[in-house]
Amino acid sequence: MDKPRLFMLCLGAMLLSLVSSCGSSKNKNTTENEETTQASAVQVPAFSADSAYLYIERQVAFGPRVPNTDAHRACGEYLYRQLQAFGATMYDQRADVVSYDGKILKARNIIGAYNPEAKKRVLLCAHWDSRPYADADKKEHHHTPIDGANDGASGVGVLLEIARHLQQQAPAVGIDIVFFDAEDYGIPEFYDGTYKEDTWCLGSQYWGRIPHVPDYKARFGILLDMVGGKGATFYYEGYSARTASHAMKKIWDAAHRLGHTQYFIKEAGGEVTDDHVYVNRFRQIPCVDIIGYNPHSDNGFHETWHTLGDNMDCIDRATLQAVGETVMAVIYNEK
Ligand code: AHN
Ligand code: ZN
Repeated sequence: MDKPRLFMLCLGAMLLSLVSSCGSSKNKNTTENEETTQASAVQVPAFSADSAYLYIERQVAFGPRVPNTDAHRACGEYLYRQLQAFGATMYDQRADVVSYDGKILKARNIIGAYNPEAKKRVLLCAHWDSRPYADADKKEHHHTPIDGANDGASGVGVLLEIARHLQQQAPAVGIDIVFFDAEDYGIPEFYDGTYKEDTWCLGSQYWGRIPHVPDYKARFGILLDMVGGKGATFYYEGYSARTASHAMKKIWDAAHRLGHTQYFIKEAGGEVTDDHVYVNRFRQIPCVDIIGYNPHSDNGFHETWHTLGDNMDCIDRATLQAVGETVMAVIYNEK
């Protein structure tokens, strides 16, 4: 097209838009009112389940992320660099923690802060290690480490996808993403030594006592645990319901507004000792555990829980989508 004709076309378009905007001026008040009400509904970026799935695959490809192994160290490096590449201010928290059987585990909590100056903050967390034992599987597999595609990697995958959006569009509040280590090294059923309390969640226990910044505070936290299982359901987890009911209601309401009613069930589920307990106990931050819970199974969890079946085959993008969209809606609507 030659230049003069293109110019005339543009001029025509400009005139048309001018006419149409003049024409609507008699409705100015209603238009403004509509704008005011719409202004309160922020644009939430579109969560991509494909992207989250890829981040899960990458973690699982290292092999089981059992503390003190090469796969664990390599995956820790990947997670630190990925969160850094998504523009977060990074904190690398190394910790020697002691396992139920007296081993020193070289743990690493990986933390990325968005808008670190903001006073109003929301904490998002998941554990990145995987269990050294398939102790809910057949006996011959009890000492085999698991991929932990769902138990571990799924929560981290969803949070990495959220981090990608946080870099592109900042919400009104500051966000801290914490990948806790050594959550899943808890005392196994087959152990015949003396029973010990608090053997799970060693990374979050350490962080709770010594946070990445002194006196760290957040309005509330959201923990993602086993958020990728096919046909997963999320019930009101007991400890969260007692200590973080306000945030919990906000999350389940957001999920229902988005239509994810078959995933987010507004009924009481079991109570779980998970990282959110220590976030609340040591930092007094109400923290909600969005955890795959199955009321019809013996152990209360997904059929692949602590079995060799917890691999990429049990991950469903639709579940990741429901959880990712919901968490994004909550944080982008926080004022
Ligand atoms: C216990 O089984 C004691 N707590 C569940 C926390 C957990 C394990 N989440 C994932 N793996
Ligand atoms: Zn586990």
